[in-house]
Amino acid sequence: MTYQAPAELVDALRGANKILCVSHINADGDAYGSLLGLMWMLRVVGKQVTPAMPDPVIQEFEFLPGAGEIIPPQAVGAIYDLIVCLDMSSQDRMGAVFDPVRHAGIPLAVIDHHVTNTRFGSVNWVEANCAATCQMLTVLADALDIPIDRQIAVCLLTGIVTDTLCFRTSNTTPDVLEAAMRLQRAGAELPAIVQRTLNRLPFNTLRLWAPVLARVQLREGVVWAGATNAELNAAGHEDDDLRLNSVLSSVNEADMSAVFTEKVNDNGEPVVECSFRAKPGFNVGDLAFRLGGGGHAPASGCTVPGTLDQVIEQVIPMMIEERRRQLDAMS
Ligand SMILES: [Mn+2]
Repeated sequence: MTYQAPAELVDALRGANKILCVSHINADGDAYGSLLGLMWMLRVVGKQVTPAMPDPVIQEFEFLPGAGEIIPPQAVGAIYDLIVCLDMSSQDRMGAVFDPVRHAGIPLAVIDHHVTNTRFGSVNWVEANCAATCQMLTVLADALDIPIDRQIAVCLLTGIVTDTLCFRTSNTTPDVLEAAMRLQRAGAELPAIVQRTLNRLPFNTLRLWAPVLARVQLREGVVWAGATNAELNAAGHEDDDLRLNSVLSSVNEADMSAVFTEKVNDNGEPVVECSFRAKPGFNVGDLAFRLGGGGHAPASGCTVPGTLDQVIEQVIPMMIEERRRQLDAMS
């Protein structure tokens, strides 16, 4: 299958000079990779590009070329010709970067691969069959006649590697491999990117697994585990990812898995970040969407108000019900 960037998007990018690029809260490799990859691409054709993120840059992605240029919400200006929203399924995922009053009237261009995308932009390019937003940007580079240099390639390959868990997800099509091959030929080093992103586990995170895995549960093909905010703080946890998703999603007896991380929001109230995975043939995308989040059939997430216990009590029965429904539909 060949993908094509819509003409309205290409025109919007060509016609703009001062461009704000933004990606989502709780950013991952595809968020950083697409943000910085597009920045370098548009600079090749002389655009004035500012990259912004709602949260501080996490250490894991500081190696990406241009990461030091990412500005926080309070440094974002008011006057841009275009705001490009990357890897973002809904407008609220821009966090405080986007101010509906200050930024009123500025067109939004959405480039995303989430099937749950709400198409909130003035121009929307959503390719739910693409494995990463970074994969879409290789297509956009051609539409804009931008040669992919090493900097661009490193950013884009990082997004593809992280979103496909190194070419292991069910959406790793020949197109994904072709895009990756092209980026590697352009100078991106696959082993170095894998080493810096997927193959890393802080010792504090490993230690946190002990109490968390002691409470792991399996019921009707659903496996789950979660960490309280107190446990996260006590462990001196350096990022917010428990890195347990791939462990739980490999459990033979489970078709769906969930990892819960309890946090405290800006109002001092407990909220729980939920991260879901489904085995091929199962879908956790709809569940996350109903809980106010988003994602894809094999992987999705949401943030639910409440303590760890409250949220598990609310979400797990929904998940079990969802799996039953999907099993029924299969038979
Ligand atoms: Mn993505």
